[in-house]
Amino acid sequence: MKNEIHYSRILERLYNKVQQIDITDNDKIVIFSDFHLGNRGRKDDFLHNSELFIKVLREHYLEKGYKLILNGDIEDLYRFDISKIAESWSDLFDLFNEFNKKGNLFKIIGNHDYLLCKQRKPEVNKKILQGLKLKYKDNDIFIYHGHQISNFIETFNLLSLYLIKYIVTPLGIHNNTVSINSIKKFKTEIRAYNFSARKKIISIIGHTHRPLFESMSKIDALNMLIEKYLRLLHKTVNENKEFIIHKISLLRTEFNNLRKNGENYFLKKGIYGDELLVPCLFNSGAVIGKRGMTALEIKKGKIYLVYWFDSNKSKRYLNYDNVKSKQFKDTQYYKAILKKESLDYIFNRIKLLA
Ligand SMILES: [Mn+2]
Repeated sequence: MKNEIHYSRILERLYNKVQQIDITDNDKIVIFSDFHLGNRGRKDDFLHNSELFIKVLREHYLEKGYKLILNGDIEDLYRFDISKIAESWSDLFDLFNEFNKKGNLFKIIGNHDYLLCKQRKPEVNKKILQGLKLKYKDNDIFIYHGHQISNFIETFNLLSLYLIKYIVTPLGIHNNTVSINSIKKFKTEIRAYNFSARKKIISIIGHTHRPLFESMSKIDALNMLIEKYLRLLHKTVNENKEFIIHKISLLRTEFNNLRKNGENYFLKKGIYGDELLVPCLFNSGAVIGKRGMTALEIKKGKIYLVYWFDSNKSKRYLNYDNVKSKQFKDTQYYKAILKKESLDYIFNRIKLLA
């Protein structure tokens, strides 16, 4: 309990000191996090999605005048030097600079790039932020990476930075300091959630690599969808019954697969437990990923969870229920809208439920 007070104080201080910008329905905003940029070699986490990311950032988000919010862990300074990273990804840094020149870049610090506090280079890191507040009408959207409220001993421990850099990496042991286990992820999420619900604001984090929308992960959303189909089945009398039963069985398989992979979190207790779930916590997921990358977008008074993917690597979301996928120009890349909701509606629910 003492610990929890400590973390909520950390968030209170952060919340009070970060820069605030006013946004309107005319602003377009995209939030990405967790790139882990390296040396463009085999051990560079960003490499898989780099072509997709750079193309989409230049030809979609930059062209359409989006504000770009990079919510931490952009450079992986645990394993690589900033000079090496900047040199290896100069094309990407040039692109960040294009946003910067228009005043449309907001780069927030994480734990993997924490040393940027001291060495502010290249150009885009000159004014690195601890977090950011977007003021929408009378409401706050609080954006920060999330390591501030995670108690991994390695987060700021220089000895472990040294270990990761010189011992773990050369041995080829995978560096998974963030995605350690679901309990730790859950603790970070629940702290962010509690603060956000108490403040009656929307909070957007990264760090855990797990996308969240309205405080729900994919497994929570599946859970609700199964409930919905069960209710529908109960009311259905005709031949549609078979169809619904089939749907439920597909969703069950997906649900069980997620559980098997350790995606069994506790936030869903909010839905089925004795407390109402407040839709106040969001997470942009990560840019590193095997087949694609997730992001949050805010535009015209709505918030979206989107998934960009390469159809040569995965066709999953091409024919996925309730998900619209759109081809990007004439490329093999697609954008799927996983979730979408109006900000006014979300803030109303936060205020009534929290
Ligand atoms: Mn992190």
